[in-house]
This record gives sequence, structure tokens and C-alpha cells, in this order.
Amino acid sequence: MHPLVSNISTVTVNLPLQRPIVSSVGQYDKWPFIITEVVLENGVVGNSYICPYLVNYRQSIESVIQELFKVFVNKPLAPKEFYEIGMRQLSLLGRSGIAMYALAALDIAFWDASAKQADLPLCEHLGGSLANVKAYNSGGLWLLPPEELASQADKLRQEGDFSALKVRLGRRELANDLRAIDAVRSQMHQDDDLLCDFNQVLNFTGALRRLKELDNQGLYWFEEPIPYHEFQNYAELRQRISTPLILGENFHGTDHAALSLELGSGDAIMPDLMRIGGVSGWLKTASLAEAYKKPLSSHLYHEVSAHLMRVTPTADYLEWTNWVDPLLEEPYQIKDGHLVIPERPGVGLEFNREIIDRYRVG
Ligand code: SMN
Ligand code: MG
Repeated sequence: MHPLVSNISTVTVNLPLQRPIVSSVGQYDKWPFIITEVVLENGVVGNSYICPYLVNYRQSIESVIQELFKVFVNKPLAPKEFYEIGMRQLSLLGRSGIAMYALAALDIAFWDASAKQADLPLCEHLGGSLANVKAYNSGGLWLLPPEELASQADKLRQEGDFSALKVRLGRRELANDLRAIDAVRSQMHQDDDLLCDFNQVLNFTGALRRLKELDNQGLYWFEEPIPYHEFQNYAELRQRISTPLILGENFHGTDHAALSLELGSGDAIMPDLMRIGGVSGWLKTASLAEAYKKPLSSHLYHEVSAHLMRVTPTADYLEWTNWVDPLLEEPYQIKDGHLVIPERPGVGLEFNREIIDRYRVG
């Protein structure tokens, strides 16, 4: 029988960002991480971090994590079953939002513990194999002036020999979006991929205009041009442009992923590990993407997402930033624009206690 789940602890850390986020979903010079550690009766520890953007909600989120944990304490570790039980429990709160974040925080930690118990890297525990995962550097190129974008693009490429970057678009004037694209491209190689993200800033008609105007720019994808929940509008937009359209970081659980795929909202999807419901929610979504034959890219959380990409049949790009690195004893490394999954049991992340003490909130 699997060991029993015994204990939990949570802490929030607000880490300074090397390059502040200047986006249509907010400006941040710090990035909050809620760390969850789950202890099994045999001493094995599974852990996770989630990034809920808004540090002031940390107490609500941590308290939902603690409350939900009570459902699993003293039960034999069974991550998949726990997820199903958790989702049933959440139907009273709503299978999305903070409730979903809390389930994801636990689910990731449970899967980490389960893989450690098996003494295998998570991707192997899930039936996959270790290999490097194609990534793009997303840790900059916000809504900044072109000169700054050019110098950042050069640095971002060099952070890991990246051949793919993501620029944020959706400025008021088309000319300024075009300048931003040119500035970034001036530092990239001919065959590199340039992705772009509008962070939901346009409305439907504004998007029709802007995406048509940018359709000949050879961008790898248009990400979230309009509010995330306008699935039908996404489907209509998609019919009128040729650059691939992607959404999904704001899918709250597999219900959204299924609805979006059914409506044909995107050419590809990009679930966020936290909002999609952790490892268990991701695995279901990966099967949906496979059934609808749509490429799947990741959103943040590059460590766990990389393991999951190894068992995602339609895996495409892994999003990478170095935001969490100061918090980790041994950050994952990038080589030739690919994330190297280390051969360590579970996800293999240990948090730096000194950094936790220095930046903990509350
Ligand atoms: C994003 C991520 C984190 C903060 C702001 C914006 C963005 C992305 O949507 O996809 O990287
Ligand atoms: Mg995005």
C-alpha cells in the first residue's frame, strides 16, 4: 500500500524580478510564489509552487490549500484519485479560480511525492522518458520602448542560446507594435521563431483590425488577443487570419479546455499548470489536445511543465523564464534553447531556505 499522507506546510515568497513585468495584465516588480510541501508518513516530501500573480490573495489561497488538504490527510497517497475527489469537493465552490489553484498546488506536490516514492523523475513515473524540451525565452520584451526591446532581445537570446522569443503587443498605435517587432527581430536570426502575446487587451473588432494588419509579419503565433473567455469570438477571429491563434493560459480546468477545443477557438492551446488543475488536470488536457489534434505549449512553471511535455503527444513550445531560479537550490538549466530535465526523483526541486526567509510574506 502507498504511504499515508501526513502533513502539509505552505509559505508565500514575493521575489524581486530582474526585469519588471509591464503588461496589459498588470505591472509587477515582484512575483509571488506560494510553496506547498506535503510530507508522507515515511518522511518523503513532495513539493510545488504556484504563482497567483496577486500577492494580496495569498492568505485566501493558502487557507483553501490547508482546508482541502484535510480531505486527503491520513489517506494512502493516490494523486489521480485525490484529484477526482478534490474536484468533486470543489463543485460546491466552483471548479475554477482560487479553489482550482489550491487543488493544483496539492496535486503537483502529491505527484512529486509519488514519483519520489518510485525513485523516478516525474516524466518517467508518468510513463515517458527523459529528454530536453524545446523552449522559448519569455522573461522580457514587455510593453517597452523599441531601444530597450532590442537590447533585451539580445540578452534574452544569450541566456540559453535561444532561437525563440516572445514579444508583448497590443499598443494603441499599430506603428508602435511594428517598431517593437522590428526591434526584437533586429537581434534575432533569420530562422528564429518570434512569438507574440496581446494579454487580452483588444476587443473583437479591434483584434480583427490589428491581427489582419500584423498577419504578414511571420509571427509564430498570436496569443490571447481578446478576453480569455470569449471562446466563440476566438473561433471567428481564427477564420479570418492566417497566423496561428493560441489561448489557454486562462483555462480554468479541463472544462474550459474542452469547450475551447470543441468551439475551435484556437489553432493551438497553452495550459497553465496551476489553472488547468496541476499534473492531473494537464494530463487530461493533453489527451484532449491529442483528440482534437492541436499542438500544446506550456505557460510558466517550466520545470513540471517540461516533465509533462514529455508525455504530451502534441507538445510544442515550453515557455521559460528565470523568475523562480533564485528560490531554487538547483535551478533547471537551458542548453541550446532546450530545457534540460535533470535526472532526479520527482520534479527534483529544493527551495532555498535563506531566500524563503528573506522574501517571505506574512
Ligand atoms: C504573462 C505571464 C506572466 C505575467 C504576465 C503575462 C503572459 C505569458 O501572458 O504568457 O507569458
Ligand atoms: Mg500569455
